[in-house]
Amino acid sequence: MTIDESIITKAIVKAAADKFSRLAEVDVIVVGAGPAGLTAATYLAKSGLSTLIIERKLSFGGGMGGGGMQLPAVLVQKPADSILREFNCRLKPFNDSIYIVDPAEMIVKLAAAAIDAGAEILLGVSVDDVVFRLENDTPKIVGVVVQWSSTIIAALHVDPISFKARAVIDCTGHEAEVLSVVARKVPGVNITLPGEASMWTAEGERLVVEKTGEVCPGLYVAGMAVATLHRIPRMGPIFGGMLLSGKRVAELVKNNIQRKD
Ligand code: 48F
Repeated sequence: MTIDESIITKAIVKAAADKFSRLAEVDVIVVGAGPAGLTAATYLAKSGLSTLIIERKLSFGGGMGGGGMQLPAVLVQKPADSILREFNCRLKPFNDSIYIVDPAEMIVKLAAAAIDAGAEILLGVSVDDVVFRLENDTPKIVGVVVQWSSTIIAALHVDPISFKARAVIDCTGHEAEVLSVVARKVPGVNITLPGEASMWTAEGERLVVEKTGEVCPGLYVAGMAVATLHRIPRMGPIFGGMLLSGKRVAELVKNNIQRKD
């Protein structure tokens, strides 16, 4: 059977249109498909919430792929190893509390867990801004403004579109890009971004989980963006805190959404 080229065009345009209409309004938008974002999305989708991950690059994984200084290994410590086991990722014990993980395996297993749980991922799309409302003079984040990453790179003047959600989670890593735009552009949200502190691994790992949470109504932060918001020390290529932060933000969002229903 010959395949006519026009069929390919029609099939792709139809699938994309269906996907974009379905995702125009979801329960939760996770910005960034690094370890924190993929973990958060997995637990959110598992709990039955419609979950969209928006990732700027055409690949997922964020900082996992670079290993430690591009050496192909990262570390995960207890108790976060249980999350990787749940996602079928293999761990090699290094000592009593630390495990070695292959970055390529970690990327693919975290992404597969999110997709298998029902989360959807848009690749090559950047979050450029947020959508907000005022409720009794209190600002609330109700969605994100998106643009093709390629359009941004080409510096073309093209108006973006938006996706709405009951909760938006900034999992954009060191840059904390959603928080940064909210700090600059949403009236009444008083946050500053002092940036992460220099390296102190144990303290960074502890605080990044402890400070994970809601920033203002509708907006949450997890992963390395938490360190940027609270001047928490960086930790290097050990990922337990990122996974636990992702899991924690999913629990907070789920509880808040369920309380409002
Ligand atoms: O940087 P990233 O892996 O963030 P994370 O999940 O984990 C941090 C660690 O990788 C590491 C560390 C801990 O040991 O220090 O750095 O907090 O993943 C962030 C993802 O967000 C995407 C980016 O391409 C990356 O894949 N991203 C960043 N800004 C945007 C974005 C944006 N504006 N729109 C969409 N995606």
